[in-house]
Amino acid sequence: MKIKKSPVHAVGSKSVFKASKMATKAMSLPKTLVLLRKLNQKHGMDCPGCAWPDPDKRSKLGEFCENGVKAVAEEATDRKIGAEFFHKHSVKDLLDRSDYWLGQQGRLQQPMIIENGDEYYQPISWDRAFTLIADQLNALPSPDEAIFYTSGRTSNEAAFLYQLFVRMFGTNNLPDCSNMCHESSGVALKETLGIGKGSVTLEDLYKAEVILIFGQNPATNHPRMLTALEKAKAHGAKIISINPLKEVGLVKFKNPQKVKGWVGSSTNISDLYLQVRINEDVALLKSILIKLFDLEETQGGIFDTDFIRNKTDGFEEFKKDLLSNNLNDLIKRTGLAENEIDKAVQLLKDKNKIIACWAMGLTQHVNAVDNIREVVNLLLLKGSIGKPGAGTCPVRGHSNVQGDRTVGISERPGKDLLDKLATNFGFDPPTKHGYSVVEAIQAMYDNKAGVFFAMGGNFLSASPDTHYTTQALKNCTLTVHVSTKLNRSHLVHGKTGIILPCLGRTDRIIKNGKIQFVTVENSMGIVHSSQGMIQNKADLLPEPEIVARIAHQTLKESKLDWIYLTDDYNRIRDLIEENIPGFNDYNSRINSGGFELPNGARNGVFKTASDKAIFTINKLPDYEIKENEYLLTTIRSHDQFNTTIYGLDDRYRGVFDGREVIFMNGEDLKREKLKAGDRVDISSHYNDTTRTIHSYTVVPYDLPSKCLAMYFPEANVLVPLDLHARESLTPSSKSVIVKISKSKD
Ligand SMILES: Nc1nc2c(c(=O)[nH]1)N[C@H]1C(S)=C(S)[C@@H](COP(=O)(O)OP(=O)(O)OC[C@H]3O[C@@H](n4cnc5c(=O)[nH]c(N)nc54)[C@H](O)[C@@H]3O)O[C@H]1N2
Ligand SMILES: Nc1nc2c(c(=O)[nH]1)N[C@H]1C(S)=C(S)[C@@H](COP(=O)(O)OP(=O)(O)OC[C@H]3O[C@@H](n4cnc5c(=O)[nH]c(N)nc54)[C@H](O)[C@@H]3O)O[C@H]1N2
Ligand code: SF4
Ligand SMILES: [Mo]
Repeated sequence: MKIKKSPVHAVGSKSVFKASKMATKAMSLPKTLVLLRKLNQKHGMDCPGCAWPDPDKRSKLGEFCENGVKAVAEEATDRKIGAEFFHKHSVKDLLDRSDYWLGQQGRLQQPMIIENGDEYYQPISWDRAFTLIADQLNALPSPDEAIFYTSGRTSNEAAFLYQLFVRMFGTNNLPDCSNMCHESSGVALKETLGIGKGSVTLEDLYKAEVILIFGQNPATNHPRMLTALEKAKAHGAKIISINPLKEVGLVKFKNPQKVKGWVGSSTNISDLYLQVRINEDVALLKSILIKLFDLEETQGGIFDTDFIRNKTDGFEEFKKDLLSNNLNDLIKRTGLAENEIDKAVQLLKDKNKIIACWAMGLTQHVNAVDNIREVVNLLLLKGSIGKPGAGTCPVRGHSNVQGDRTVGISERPGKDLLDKLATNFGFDPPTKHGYSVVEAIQAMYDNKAGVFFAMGGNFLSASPDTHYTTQALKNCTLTVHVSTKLNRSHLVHGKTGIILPCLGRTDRIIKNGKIQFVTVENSMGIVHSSQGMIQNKADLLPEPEIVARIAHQTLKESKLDWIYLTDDYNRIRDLIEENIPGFNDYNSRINSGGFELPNGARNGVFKTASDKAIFTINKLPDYEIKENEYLLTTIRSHDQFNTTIYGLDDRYRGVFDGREVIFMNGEDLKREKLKAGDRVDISSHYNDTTRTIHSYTVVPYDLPSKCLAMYFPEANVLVPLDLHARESLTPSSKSVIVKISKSKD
């Protein structure tokens, strides 16, 4: 492994070079060109990477980023793993391989099964697999003993059919990756603004005066956001980044879609960079708010008093609570100097077109919902919501995670959805809440659930508490994964384990000789089509068809003709139109280029109980970090998509050819008598259980004292299952108290 200095800017020509190298290593040149020409173009193929929206005017140089190309190459790779591969490698052998190695082996080719204590996966026919799954589901004492997970790449069409099947089967056990991701945003925004999604569009970013970026690393995770930020800056926006780690991409950016980005200078992204301590965002926000209240008192005109009076509830209680805090104590918690906070106050005080962007740095803490509600408090004081250039921007992860939720994937469905399904399909949908991810793991561990079915994703590696989750999955009688690529979840199976290989975003779907497209919703609520380009000759099925055939086989009494529906995806979209608000004229509007879903908060309409936006009183984290303890956050490297490892470099952070690292502040290193390259063991201790991982290489990094960072998913072993956000149950994978000690080897 090599540790180098971080580069001075992100992206630029190097990223184009890296992307081309990665693509041509995995695929032939003609295939690469076919795919990239259509990537993110109108009526083209939606990027299987993140959920960042496409601009109206698409760049002629290609509307994608380095990591989009990696996502495409990972899926459309020419490498294949069929029966022979599984004959050669036992599950035990595969378990010893790294996630990177597993992913590199290629695309799954045919359905596989492992049962009766076998050590090897064997081929199984689709028909037999569907019969077996249906039989096992129908043999359960209660439908609530089955769990149906969804990851966020699933299309609207597949997701709608899936939730319909699961509810007809009789349960709301529909946990999804969102539970581990932006659930905290959904909970906080629904409560305060009446909609669990962000309010801004790309156009708003270009009109904003100030953009706050909390807990997000766009150069890696939403690279085209940097292009939007560059444009926002050209239009006069000031950018404040709030992040414990100095992330290169938030400092300087070279746009590869402009000649200047290849040969010229870079754009400074952040006007102010606040390296707050891990999980002290509430303390920082409260400090800023108290200072703004001070200015409002002394000079006036800081807050939008009309907006507060006419459009909000709870102001007086909020103000009383806020001002009861001791400002100096708050500032001390943040780890920042007071003059840095004053700079933020100066940038914000006279502005009312403010956008707050955030991602996992805010959502994955015990007090995650408080974090986001406190962000909303700031926007409400400034009247910065429901008007151009202002509002909320939770930046979503998976390319259709937002769409899956919109069309009904939820363990806590609203009454409106259930009533619609009851009326339109003539059955009694279950009303009892289902399990979220954390609750599902607990239920399997406690033998309260016996069948685990995953529509995509890598449940084991993505979930917290890896060893505990391993046991939970092993307790099942049946585990089924609909997947494109081999991953660790396939290797930790129930008594019977099945892999159902599916077509992905890059593959062409043809039904009865007609090409089908699917639809997705991006992070800003725009729905559009996606059509794959590759004619995949392996024995794969599209996700909607897998759902339909399992439903057909399981629900013998169902009057719905599931197979007819998947013969033409327009029919599925017609059903979505009938059942989900905002999809009127779905097929015709999709054909004419896509549409924006209704969004109350975007227009200043707040669908809360009082029809007003709500000020809230939010808690500071209430743990104490002792002398010999640290707070650990878990992050993504530049060469991964969640649990899919594209490569072993994290070039913006100067780490090459290795992932088993721990980022540490220089002062802490000195105090611990450690130096760069030393190896340490890391342990977390919660509720009488100690979890430890061994031999991670120390990398000095620019982050605050007492804060540590490691890569996910390796660090998930350290995240206790019961350490999760209070209201949203999102695992607290961005703040885990740990101890470190020098490794003995
Ligand atoms: N290439 C690539 N793209 C991706 C993904 C990927 O893995 N690879 N994953 C996709 C998914 S599903 C998601 S959800 C998104 C994730 O996108 P991000 O949220 O950007 O991903 P993380 O690496 O988890 O980064 C979180 C950021 O929060 C900061 N942070 C950590 N703790 C704190 C804290 O306490 N406070 C503050 N203010 N900041 C903190 C970290 O330093 C880091 O910069 O990206 C999506 N896009
Ligand atoms: N410690 C820690 N843990 C975390 C996080 C963190 O920041 N820190 N982040 C959390 C977040 S934000 C998320 S979203 C979750 C991610 O959790 P998941 O969504 O469960 O995980 P992924 O790694 O995205 O899933 C990758 C797998 O999806 C399958 N796949 C890919 N494309 C398709 C497709 O088109 N169809 C189907 N059926 N399968 C497909 C492939 O087989 C691949 O192996 O992880 C969470 N876990
Ligand atoms: S920003 Fe996200 S959606 Fe756009 S090309 Fe990159 S990975 Fe794909
Ligand atoms: Mo995510």
